[in-house]
Amino acid sequence: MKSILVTGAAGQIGVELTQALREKYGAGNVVATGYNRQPLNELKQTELYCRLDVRDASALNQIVEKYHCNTIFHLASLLSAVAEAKPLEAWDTNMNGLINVLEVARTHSCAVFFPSSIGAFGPETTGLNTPQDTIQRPKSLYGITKVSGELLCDYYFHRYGVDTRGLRYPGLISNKALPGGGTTDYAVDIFYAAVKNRHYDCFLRADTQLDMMYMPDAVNAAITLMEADSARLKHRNAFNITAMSFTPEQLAAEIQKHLPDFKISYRIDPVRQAIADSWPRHMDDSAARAEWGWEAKYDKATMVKDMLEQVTVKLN
Ligand code: AKB
Repeated sequence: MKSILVTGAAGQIGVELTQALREKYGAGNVVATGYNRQPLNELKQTELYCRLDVRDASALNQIVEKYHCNTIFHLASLLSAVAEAKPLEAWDTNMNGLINVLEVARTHSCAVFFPSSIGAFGPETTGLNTPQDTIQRPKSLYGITKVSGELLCDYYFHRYGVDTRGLRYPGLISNKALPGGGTTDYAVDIFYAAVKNRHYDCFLRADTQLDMMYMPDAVNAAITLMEADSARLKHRNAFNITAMSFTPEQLAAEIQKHLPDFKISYRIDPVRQAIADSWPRHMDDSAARAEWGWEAKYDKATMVKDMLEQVTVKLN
């Protein structure tokens, strides 16, 4: 029987992953925790929501002991743009949070899911069909914490046998909780602006191509990886996964198929543009497909249609 702890449960991935985990394993078996953000009502429905600063090892330990947790989905982290603005805080939260999770996992025999990112790559990496195993020299602080996180998770697996597993997520598009300060946030913001004002001022250049994924696929990937037969996993930390790859211009053109009067303009943020320019345009995710059966359900067209429907309902 799984008893799950989710950190960062009020965040962009956390809200939807927690709901999916509660549907799959039972609401009483999934403890949601968060720190900075107010949790959505759905998360507070049961008493299983706790405020937790992942940097507080003793508080984390108490929750794992109290609820007899055996699996941790560790999502709490500062995203790329915020991390550039607050590098020390990002290092503290992303690295000390992770080592606290790995330590509690080691002492209480928990499995750990850790989300890495396209941010774990840098400008020296091949940007098209980025291989699973390749050079990783990210230039953003966020990326440095992601590579270090991948290595630390590997270390805890090889040294202590902790069942660590991870994914390199591309930009994630969702409509429940907003992303909190990432470089790929434009691909979420654009839908709210399109539905509300029929206009979006994009902070990345028109031709900035990046890997992307719709949240239902991202949630499904995390759960499927954690359920996968451990003997088949050669690349535990972390697997490249992707679902689609597009530029702001191409995304706007897809939105215009539904909202013909929608217009996009560009006001470039140099910090986020530099980060985006250093990330892969399209990763090779064949290792994930071979080792645990990864397959995305949504492409650009089906994601855009669903996002516009969901955001329209939300804003009305
Ligand atoms: C970000 O933009 O920081 C994240 C990511 C791709 O890791 N969405």
